[in-house]
Amino acid sequence: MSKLNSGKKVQLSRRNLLAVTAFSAAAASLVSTAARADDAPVDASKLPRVQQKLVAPPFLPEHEQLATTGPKIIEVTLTIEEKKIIIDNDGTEIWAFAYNGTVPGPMIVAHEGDYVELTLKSLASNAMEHNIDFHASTGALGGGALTKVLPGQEVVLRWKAIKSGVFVYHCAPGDVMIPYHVVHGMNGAVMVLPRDGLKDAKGNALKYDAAYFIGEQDFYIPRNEKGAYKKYESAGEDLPDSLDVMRGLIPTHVVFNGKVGALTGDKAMKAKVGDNVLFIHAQANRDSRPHLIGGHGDYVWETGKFANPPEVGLETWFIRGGSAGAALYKFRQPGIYAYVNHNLIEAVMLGATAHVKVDGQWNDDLMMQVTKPGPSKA
Ligand SMILES: [Cu+2]
Repeated sequence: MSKLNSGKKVQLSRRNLLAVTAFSAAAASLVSTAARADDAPVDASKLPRVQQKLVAPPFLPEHEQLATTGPKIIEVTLTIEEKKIIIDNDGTEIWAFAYNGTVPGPMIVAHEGDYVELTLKSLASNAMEHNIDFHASTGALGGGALTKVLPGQEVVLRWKAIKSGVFVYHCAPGDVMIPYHVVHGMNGAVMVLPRDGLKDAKGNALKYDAAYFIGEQDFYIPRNEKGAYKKYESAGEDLPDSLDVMRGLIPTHVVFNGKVGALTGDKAMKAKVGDNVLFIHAQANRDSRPHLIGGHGDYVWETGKFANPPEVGLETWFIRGGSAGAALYKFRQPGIYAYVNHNLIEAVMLGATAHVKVDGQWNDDLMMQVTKPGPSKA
């Protein structure tokens, strides 16, 4: 019995055990030639271990784009904190449920064939049960049943990254608590890179000079009788009011990285002309449609899965709720670019706008103002 399952021992009768053993032997002989290397069991105790220091979005932890070693175990820690955050410039509050204190939670980066070993801790000051469901993992509930933690507890989950791509993770403690926790910020993303890096449709290597993680979050903040957003004294107190707003399916806020303006102005993402920038966009609950105003998606893994060839030269791409996608763009002009959800009501009125500040030399060949605005000649 593995350490991960030790809390829930499966009772097998001797007859069942023999049947299982016989079936396993037969199955093993059938698949022995067809089994993919990345599905083959590995003695995890022999693998090297590395600790990945997770960082707050939009940044990614330090990582290699091409794996220079064999598979390893990547140790990460997520600490769950129920905390009050401000989500717009009017001081609107929500008691968020946050992995490592941020909305979204941090990006975890691995390579296909690596193992992610997560220590999930819940602060003793929390009030609720939480867990984590990794869309990148393989196994019932994405680890959700194996990671339930009460305040003051911690649990360790290990999963093998056998699918490459960008994937959402989120809390899923059961029933209405699943959407309630997700729309209180309890989600993040994992990037599983192919061991030999990203490729275009012809198999040519694609590299990025910078990568940013944009986690889009829909919030459903209850209002009082006067129409003002309500404030609450503690986490969970908004549950009945929140569920009422959530049932209407109309968010009050759609923001990037937890707050209106979290990635604009002096908090803009940065790049230089000539940089290839990878934008990873996750939405754990609701559809989105990223668009880079004045630029494109040179290579877009719209469904976020690197085994599929990227589309090229896209205008706007679609992120299905419950998924992450990735777009690679080489900046060819300097300036302030808006990166938006191109439902423009959501971008401008609900908050889903970010900025990319790009330094470099303007190229008149690509765009120029031929004459300045002046009186019409006709
Ligand atoms: Cu939770």
